[in-house]
Amino acid sequence: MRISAEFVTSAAGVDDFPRDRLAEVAMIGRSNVGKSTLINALARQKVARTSAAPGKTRLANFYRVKRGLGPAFYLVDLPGYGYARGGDASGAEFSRLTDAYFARAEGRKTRPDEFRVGGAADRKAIGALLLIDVRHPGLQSDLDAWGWLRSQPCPRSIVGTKVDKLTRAQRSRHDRELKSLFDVPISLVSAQSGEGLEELWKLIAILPNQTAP
Ligand SMILES: Nc1nc2c(ncn2[C@@H]2O[C@H](COP(=O)(O)OP(=O)(O)OP(=O)(O)O)[C@@H](O)[C@H]2O)c(=O)[nH]1
Ligand SMILES: [Mg+2]
Repeated sequence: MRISAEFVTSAAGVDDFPRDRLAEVAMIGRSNVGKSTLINALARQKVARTSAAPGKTRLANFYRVKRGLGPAFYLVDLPGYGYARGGDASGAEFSRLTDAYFARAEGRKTRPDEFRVGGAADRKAIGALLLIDVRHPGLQSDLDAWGWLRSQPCPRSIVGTKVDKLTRAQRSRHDRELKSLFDVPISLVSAQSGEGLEELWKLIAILPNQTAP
């Protein structure tokens, strides 16, 4: 199936987020978990910048993608958590940008201090994918991120990355562990071998328009 993908914008805050009605699927996860690499694997081209050193993606990067006859939408690369550059306040920075990002999700109630986000008309369909490195199930930062995502009014799912790095034995053990830790099905993928990407595409196509659980 033909896939087109292009970088649209890097956003540091609300004012920079796209204001059109295209649905969005956001990648959220620890630094170095493979968010940018997964976007490139899904797009089958190198649109996102990746790095072996964590903390590469500091802004919310929007990529407009279209697959086959499906509608165009944005894949969004959010800054990774769990990596404080030079011990600065980058953790707080991450929360502010991510919170502002999800404030645009349909179904989120406007708080009095959120008037800048606009009224309900500005809200859009946003689905969230939490990426977890399958080699390290159950890290506290991932459990916390999932807890936080569950408090957001958007549909969400979990993707286990880098499955190519596990032996068969490790794979079934880690898969079991993930299932016991999280209350939703987890898609296992490898950006390197391509495993699981077709199934993930199918999930991504419907995710933003599902009702939040
Ligand atoms: N073997 C293997 N390596 C992967 C896979 N996905 C990502 N990597 C590697 O993991 C490292 C980090 O990948 P990135 O995509 O830059 O990670 P990120 O989540 O965007 O990181 P930040 O931008 O720091 O938040 C790179 O060296 C990738 O090559 C995978 O499926 N298999
Ligand atoms: Mg990145």
